[in-house]
Amino acid sequence: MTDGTRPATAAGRPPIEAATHCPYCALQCGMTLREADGEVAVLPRWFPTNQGGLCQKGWTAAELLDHPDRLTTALLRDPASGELRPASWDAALDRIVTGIRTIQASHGRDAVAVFGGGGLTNEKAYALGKFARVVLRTRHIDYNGRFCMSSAAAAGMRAFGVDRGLPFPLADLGTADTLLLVGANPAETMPPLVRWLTEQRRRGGRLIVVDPRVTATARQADLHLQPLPGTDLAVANALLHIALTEGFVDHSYVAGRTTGFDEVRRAVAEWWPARAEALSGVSVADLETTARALGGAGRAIILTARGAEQHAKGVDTVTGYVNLALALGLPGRPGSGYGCLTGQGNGQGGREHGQKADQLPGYRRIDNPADREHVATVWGVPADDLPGPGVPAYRLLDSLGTPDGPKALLVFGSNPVVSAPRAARIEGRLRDLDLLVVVDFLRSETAALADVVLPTAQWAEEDGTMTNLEGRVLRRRALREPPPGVRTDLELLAALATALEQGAVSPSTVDRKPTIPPEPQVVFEELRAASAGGLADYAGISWERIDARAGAFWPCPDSDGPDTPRLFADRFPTPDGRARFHAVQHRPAAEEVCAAYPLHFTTGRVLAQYQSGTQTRRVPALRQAAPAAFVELHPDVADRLGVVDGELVRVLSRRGELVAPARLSPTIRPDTVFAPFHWGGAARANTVTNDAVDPISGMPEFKICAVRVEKAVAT
Ligand SMILES: Nc1nc2c(c(=O)[nH]1)N[C@H]1C(S)=C(S)[C@@H](COP(=O)(O)OP(=O)(O)OC[C@H]3O[C@@H](n4cnc5c(=O)[nH]c(N)nc54)[C@H](O)[C@@H]3O)O[C@H]1N2
Ligand SMILES: Nc1nc2c(c(=O)[nH]1)N[C@H]1C(S)=C(S)[C@@H](COP(=O)(O)OP(=O)(O)OC[C@H]3O[C@@H](n4cnc5c(=O)[nH]c(N)nc54)[C@H](O)[C@@H]3O)O[C@H]1N2
Ligand code: SF4
Ligand SMILES: [Mo]
Repeated sequence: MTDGTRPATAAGRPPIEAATHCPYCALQCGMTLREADGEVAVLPRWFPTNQGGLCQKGWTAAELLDHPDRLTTALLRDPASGELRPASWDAALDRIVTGIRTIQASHGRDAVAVFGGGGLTNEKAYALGKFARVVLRTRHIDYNGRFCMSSAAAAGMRAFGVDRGLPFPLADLGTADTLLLVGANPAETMPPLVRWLTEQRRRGGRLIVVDPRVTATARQADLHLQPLPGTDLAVANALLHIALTEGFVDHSYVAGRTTGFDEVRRAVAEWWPARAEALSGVSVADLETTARALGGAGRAIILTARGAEQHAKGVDTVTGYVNLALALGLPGRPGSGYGCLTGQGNGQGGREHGQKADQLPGYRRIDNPADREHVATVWGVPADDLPGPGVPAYRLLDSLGTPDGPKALLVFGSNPVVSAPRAARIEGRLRDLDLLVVVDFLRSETAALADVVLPTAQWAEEDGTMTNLEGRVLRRRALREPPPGVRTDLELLAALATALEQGAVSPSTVDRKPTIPPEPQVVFEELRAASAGGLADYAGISWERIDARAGAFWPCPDSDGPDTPRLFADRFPTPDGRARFHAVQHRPAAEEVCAAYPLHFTTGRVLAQYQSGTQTRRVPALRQAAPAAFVELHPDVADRLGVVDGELVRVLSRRGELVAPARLSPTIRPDTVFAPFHWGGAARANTVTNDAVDPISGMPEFKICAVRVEKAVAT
């Protein structure tokens, strides 16, 4: 509860330290936690990615450990008052187990669903997938990474046969002659990464940024392309068009290492630069400069992030940039390539171990008989008992509580009431459930709707592994025990599994090992076996190996063999060893502007807040730095509305509206408005966003919809 109970601390004892990593984003900056007299301090720690740097979120991350809002007891919704009330652990467990049994008995196994998160450690992500498939035996599990990485992941699989955010170490960015960032704002989303951009320019390299706003990152660029949101694919095709006409295509690489180029060549033939200019607003001259800078570079890197990916054509847009990279012969060439900047702390690992609806550990497929057989053997269950594929996150959330949809949902590590597209509708779906269980250490907006809330441990209270944006597996180390009465996610899953399996196991299996072991290192050993031979092969990675060096890059099949910092040097992990081109064409956004909704609305992040804000909105220094939501708009738009800086405006779409102060910016495109998505309530950006999704990845179109802006209060 929120009684401010402090855990037993080491008051009076000598300081203790743990060498660990930041709990937030995928850069996973190294940090040392030091506890002295009950106070926990963050000290920066050198790691190859952050080189001792931390952003403000990292510096203040320990402030939530003893925060008065910290949940330390289970909460149960009281049927009489409708309020969440503190309850005993046994009462909470009993409510969950009885609820699940009753719902599955009357509606079938798939009536219970699980929603995970890309912030969970590898061990937890693996255990959650196993819990869904083996204990609940439901096909319905998916996670918030669907809102984050799924378009780049699908494009990577399609082209390269593998999905690892960066197929090379981050330090390669510093040596690129040309670096193209498409829809990425790392100066705010991964500040210590900027040292590689600075290094790159110090060596004489060129930085080109593609973003509709003049961001902190764009300000550092040699060239900033400022397209209309949703037109990145037209830009990519025009860049390849120019590369072809100006002779930058590496024909021997295309012939020797790829398939499918002819179709792409035909497709981009019609993307003459003036056509892309008309659509995107990026001038022909800037397109030519960009194509020449990439084509003429010895080392060139193209990176995409959410700005290009969170669209209903996100997979094709990323494919457009992958095509460009392949045509220039970049992937596998030293210091060159295509990569995507993964977002969440374990966004990479979170998508490898089985939280995805269609996936089993080791990046195996749940619809592939050989993959099912391998994992079922490790799990000690018949392959036929494993459920089939479920549905992507938005479809899952949108089906909750409907006649054919799940009646119960267990949430671990996500706050969809704030972060899901068309959030008012999803909030309604969550309210329609018979049983909503949320496991969190804070009372998020989603936890506030739950029937049962289980308190869980925080990052500094548990061991485990995370896989950073480079595919480097690293160690999270516990500094201290969780507060009394609080269990780790693994302990919760283990207890739930035991309780649900009681009476359901046949006598011959009673003596077997627990389905979900509560100890992270035991889970990791099982994960290694389950991933062996898969695309994301961790078999050769032990905690000791990670500790002995600065982590280990997957694939790493043998304990005695090397890991893989760089992929694609000789071949691609496709059946014929070649990368695959796919012809892709620009298409309009799912919702186009019109007379009633004449402006483009796009969303994103600010430095001092993280995601749905559950954590960072509670940290005083971060709240001071970024106290509230805002609507960034051009002064010309503000003039038309009669709005001055700081005045409240209403942003309306066909789904709903948000109200927040206007922030005038002469640098944003006059046809586009922007809002961060870190806040709930009246300022919730996702009340406005569109729920159109990419047909391949299921990624929602967070980055573009049509809106009207009005002054919120009449004068
Ligand atoms: N401070 C902070 N850092 C974070 C996070 C956080 O919440 N806060 N979250 C982490 C996570 S999970 C993620 S996924 C990453 C995300 O990291 P980024 O992708 O860098 O972050 P975003 O702000 O979502 O989007 C990047 C940029 O895309 C631009 N954009 C919008 N629409 C378009 C478009 O159509 N085309 C192009 N080219 N650009 C467009 C926006 O103006 C924005 O500046 O950040 C991680 N780091
Ligand atoms: N409009 C718009 N919407 C977006 C985006 C956008 O750019 N625009 N970006 C999307 C992206 S990229 C992402 S990644 C999502 C993220 O959005 P969410 O999925 O909501 O992610 P978080 O806000 O990080 O939520 C994590 C929750 O889990 C809790 N938590 C943290 N660690 C743990 C743990 O180890 N165990 C448990 N049990 N709980 C934990 C936190 O307290 C918090 O309440 O938002 C998406 N939504
Ligand atoms: S950049 Fe990311 S990992 Fe590094 S300190 Fe900031 S939030 Fe933490
Ligand atoms: Mo993300």
